[in-house]
Amino acid sequence: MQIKQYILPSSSKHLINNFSMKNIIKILFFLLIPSFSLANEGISENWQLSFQQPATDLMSDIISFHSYILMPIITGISLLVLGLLLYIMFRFNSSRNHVASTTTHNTTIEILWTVIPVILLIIIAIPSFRLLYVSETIPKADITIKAIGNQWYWTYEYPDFDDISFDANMLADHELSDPKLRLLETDTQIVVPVDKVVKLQLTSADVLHAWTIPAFGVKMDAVPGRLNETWFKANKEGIYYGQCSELCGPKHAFMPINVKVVSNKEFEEWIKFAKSEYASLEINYSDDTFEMAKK
Ligand SMILES: [Cu+2]
Repeated sequence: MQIKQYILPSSSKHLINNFSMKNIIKILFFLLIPSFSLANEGISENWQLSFQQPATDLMSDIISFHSYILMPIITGISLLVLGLLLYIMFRFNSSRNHVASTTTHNTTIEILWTVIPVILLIIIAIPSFRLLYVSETIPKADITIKAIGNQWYWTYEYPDFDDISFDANMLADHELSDPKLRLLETDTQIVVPVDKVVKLQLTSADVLHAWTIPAFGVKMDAVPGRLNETWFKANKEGIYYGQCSELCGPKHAFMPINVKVVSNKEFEEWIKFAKSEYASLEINYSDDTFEMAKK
């Protein structure tokens, strides 16, 4: 019963209103040109297909891999199979081909249909393994951020800077300012400098969560009792949005992720602000405290 309150207002009406000829043409266009770049950065837009604008070199490479290797191969195979099927249906139907062939083997064709797929798989595997390697190999980090998943918000820690630590909770609809990015805005943002390697350590305080920023090409599970590591190096200033991507309970959809990429100078200013706002208090234990603890 509790869950009812979390059900979102129906968006079906909105969908139908949007289903205009313009959008259909847009979708066809996206299908034809999968790497078509979008105007918005750090966020998806209505009727979007394909990826968000990349903000890291890794994500640019992932998009190139998808658009220039995977899509042409998939499209080619689909068209070839469709063409063969149509040709067979036309050329070898019973009215045109009264006596069926009894051929069962053709060595040339058998070699071809084994070797060609193997070559295609190798063409796919080489850049794919390279991307996996790059995403898994963390370069020397300029700053480290620890993200802890909670039901249902994220806690961030900057261990390099006096243990700055803060929670990021989603903003409710009435708290949003323009542009209203529903289910995406948080009260505090992670701030990182542009062109710097950020090592991200991930864990969870309760259940599985996943930290994702699509524009960075980063997605990593936050697992209780385990520390996962990933990294990103944003090459464009801006605000980038993501959402928890592991079903983690009834408010799974309400723990978005905001990353603000700023210049080095702005980052230093933010660190000064954050130290006074979020850093841990220095506690001086007097001897009395320890004496009391002993008793
Ligand atoms: Cu979650």
